[in-house]
Amino acid sequence: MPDATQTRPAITASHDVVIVGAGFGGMYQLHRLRGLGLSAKVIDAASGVGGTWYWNRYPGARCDVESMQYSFGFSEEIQQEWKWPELFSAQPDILKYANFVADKLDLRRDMLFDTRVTEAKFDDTTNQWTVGTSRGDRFTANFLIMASGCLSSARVPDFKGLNTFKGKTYHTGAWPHEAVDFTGLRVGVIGTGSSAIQAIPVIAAQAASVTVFQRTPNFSIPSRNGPMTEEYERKWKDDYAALRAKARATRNGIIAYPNDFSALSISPAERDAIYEARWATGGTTFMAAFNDLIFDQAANDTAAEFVRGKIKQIVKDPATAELLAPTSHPIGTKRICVDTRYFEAYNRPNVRLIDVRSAPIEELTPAGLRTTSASYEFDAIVFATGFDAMTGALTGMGIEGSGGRPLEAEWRDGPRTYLGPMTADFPNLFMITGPGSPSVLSNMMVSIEQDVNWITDCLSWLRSHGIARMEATRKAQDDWVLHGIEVANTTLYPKAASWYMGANIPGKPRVFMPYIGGVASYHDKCAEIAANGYTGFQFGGAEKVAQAAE
Ligand code: FAD
Ligand code: N01
Repeated sequence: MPDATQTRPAITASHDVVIVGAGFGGMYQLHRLRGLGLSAKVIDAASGVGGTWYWNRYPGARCDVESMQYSFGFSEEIQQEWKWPELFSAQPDILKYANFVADKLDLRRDMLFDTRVTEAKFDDTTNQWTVGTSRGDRFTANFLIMASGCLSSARVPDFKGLNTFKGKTYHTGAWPHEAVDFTGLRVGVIGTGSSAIQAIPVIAAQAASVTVFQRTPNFSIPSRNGPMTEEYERKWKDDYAALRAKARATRNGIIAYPNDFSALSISPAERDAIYEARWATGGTTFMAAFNDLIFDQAANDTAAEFVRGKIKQIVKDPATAELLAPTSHPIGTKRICVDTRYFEAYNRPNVRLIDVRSAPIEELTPAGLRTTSASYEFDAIVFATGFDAMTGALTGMGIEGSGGRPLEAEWRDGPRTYLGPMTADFPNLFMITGPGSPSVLSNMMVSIEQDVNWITDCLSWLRSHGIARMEATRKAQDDWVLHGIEVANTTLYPKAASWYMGANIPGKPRVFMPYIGGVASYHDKCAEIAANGYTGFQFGGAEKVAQAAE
């Protein structure tokens, strides 16, 4: 396999479509475009397929949507043949799965790895995109599809003295390929999001000591992960098509067996019994215990209090337990975490928790780091500090639309799209799980399949109507953005300083980026727009424009 350190001649080529990203989105998109007979090239900075699962190799990395659901549903052959080893499979198995799908569909022959897209410019005269890469390649394409990921732009905070630290540093989202051995080492972990919560118990089992720097405690539910049983696998595989359809008909693309009544409609004892049962089952479906947990503060408080109580039961040191119990945001309004013995890790003698809300990290030093109140020494520091989510990969790619408009400038006040897949003045540019779509609020496999299917149908329609150029109208986009804000404001989500709101990046506009109206209603809306001749879009560049726009 080539790698970025090897030279190769620059490529100049023309395709119907260029796809950026060889994660699950780019893989499925390529497969669908081949079905239309279009020529497509997938470009990825990674050395192989898998996207998220190629990059996030940190100890403990695994999915938090059950593997039987967090997998492709478009191919009966693939879903029957593949066997998941665990209920929530680990990163190496998910990466194996991505490679299995790539083999099965013979995807790699149209993929270019170890190559970063560094610019993409739209030409208003030819209605084509020109894509430039880190290898000096130059591709032209009628359509450009971004499968560049919502959580692919790993971010290390701009700490003073960042490069002065003499030990090893790691980011969970760009983990080395070779095994990292923490045996006997003093390790600092910065962050307590999903990645840290998965990594800390595993690192703690190996390292001499683990010091966790927490700015905001998070709610986490035990996964109750375990080996996949023959019986459970059969239950899914015998009825896969119907179960996938059932997932698509839900709010989050996950079968969560929701209770359709309020947390406040029953007695405290009945409510706690339901929370206990959900806690015992484990996983994100905890939030489906009642139908108003994300809408009603008083209802949400009951769930939050229940989880805080659990944390205080598990963690033996009362001061540490207090620090770990989240109070700054309603439960579920930051991505709820799913763990394997995370809170239990704080009962180990080699794990300690430092609150960097009250005493922030000031700088990294040659020996470790310094907060406003103390200095710490480490052999290794793990940045579990997250991503420039949803927009980082897109705005960092040098995309210029109609009239040379930079996407970065257009989205300075926050991303604006019509439905998620398109943004005004960027013709023929599509985004899979783009801002303004359910994307990160859902089982991403469901949303990826939905978006790819919609984009593919759209390209097929454009071809059959002889249309060379399509873009969202400003009016439709403004209406959609407003609708997105209105729906978000019916929930508690905007109350949290989350990465959904861009709050983890200093200076990033605070806008709720995904669409919270739900996967099923979003699907219906997109289908209706397509069935009506793609209302809210405008077309150009071919004889049949007027006809299509009617
Ligand atoms: P990605 O997998 O992010 O792939 C994008 C690809 O684009 C990357 O390989 C990247 O290298 C490439 N790329 C980006 N910019 C460029 C560029 N300029 N040039 C070239 N290549 C570029 N979702 C769930 O629904 N359930 C889960 O359980 C779950 N677990 C997760 C666990 C972790 C640790 C993380 C980080 C995310 C998780 N997610 C989960 C979200 C996950 O990102 C999606 O489920 C899914 O894998 C995204 O697929 P994708 O193809 O859209 O993007
Ligand atoms: O990133 P995060 P992540 N000083 O942004 C802290 C998916 N995922 O990689 O909350 C000190 O959630 C930051 O603190 P605060 C999932 O969608 C899924 O963990 O901003 N601390 C926070 O604690 C998830 O939501 C799984 O105050 C700083 C942490 O770093 C998403 O990916 C597993 C800091 C970042 O948490 C991102 O998760 C992993 C600073 N300057 C990921 N800057 C599954 O389980 C940041 N932090 C499936």
